[in-house]
Amino acid sequence: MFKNTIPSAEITPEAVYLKRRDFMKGSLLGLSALGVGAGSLLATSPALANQPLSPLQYQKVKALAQSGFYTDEALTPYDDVKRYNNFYEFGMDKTDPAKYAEAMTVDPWSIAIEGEVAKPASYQLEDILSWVDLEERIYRLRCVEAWSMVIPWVGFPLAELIKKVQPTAKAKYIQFETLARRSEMRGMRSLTSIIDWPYREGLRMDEAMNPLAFLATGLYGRELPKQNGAPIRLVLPWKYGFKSIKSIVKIRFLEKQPYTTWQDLAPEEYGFYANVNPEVDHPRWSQKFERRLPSSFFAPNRIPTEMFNGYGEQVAHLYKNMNLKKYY
Ligand SMILES: Nc1nc2c(c(=O)[nH]1)N[C@H]1C(S)=C(S)[C@@H](COP(=O)(O)O)O[C@H]1N2
Ligand SMILES: [Mo]
Repeated sequence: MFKNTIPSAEITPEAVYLKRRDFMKGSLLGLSALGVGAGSLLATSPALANQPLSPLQYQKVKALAQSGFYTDEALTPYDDVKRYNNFYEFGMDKTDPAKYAEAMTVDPWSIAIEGEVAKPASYQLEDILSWVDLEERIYRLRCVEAWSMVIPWVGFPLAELIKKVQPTAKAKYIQFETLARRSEMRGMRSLTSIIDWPYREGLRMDEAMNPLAFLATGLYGRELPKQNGAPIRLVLPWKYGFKSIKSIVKIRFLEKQPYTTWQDLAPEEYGFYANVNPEVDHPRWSQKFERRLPSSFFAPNRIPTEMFNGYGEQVAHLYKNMNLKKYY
């Protein structure tokens, strides 16, 4: 249904490009290295075209804005998106993922689908990508640490994958797991790491089916950098960033609310829902404001945080009768 709001013909060039496995195999390519494909990509991607949009493209942008799939806020520069990361498998510092994630092998890649589902199996990433059309989404990302970015992702709705594998009537929740490969993940070998690997996250099924819930395979019209969760990661723009789990290798359908990494580590600080909420402070800091990157000491770029990170129109109904101070 929402698929019709995306003029897929316009994004076909980049979709085809990013689906090609040999493209995904290569190391991170600079824009100039994209060659012929980049010309059409530049012409159709509002994220990459630093020029006024044509009337036709403006229609597209307006349609997307209403759905929450697009924002015209200033994009966080590509360099910041790939140099300032949280990916604890590679270390605790913001710069560790960019330094060390290159060691992760992302080809071949498969995702195991398990639990309350008609078609449990291990699927090659290529198979999954052959079921879907890729599209661009420009989303705000708000970390629980009170910084935020605006990122142009490439990917497809999580709902499309879920429909394809057919969860049973018993499936009320969904759990995701990140790759846990000690030999390639420096942070996992660290003696100071307190995480019970693999990193896990979860959603209620109706949250997972919401059109905003997105599986990203790229950003800025290019393949996903490893430090951002290559080759496939979740993006949930109305929730704190830690819910947007990276480098997914397992998806499990469950009757009961699943174990999630941060709730297990500090349940009084990080809840299962983790919806962005300026009214519920973290026990150690306020959530009323955020630093929008790029930000510096002299230009902090401090802005107020919005309920559901500004996506209330799309998701507030999911939490209608819930006390969000209790279910944070
Ligand atoms: N597997 C895994 N996924 C993860 C994390 C992590 O440490 N490991 N960090 C989360 C947090 S706290 C945030 S804010 C986002 C950051 O995504 P980005 O680095 O692409 O901006 O990834 C989330 N996904
Ligand atoms: Mo985060």
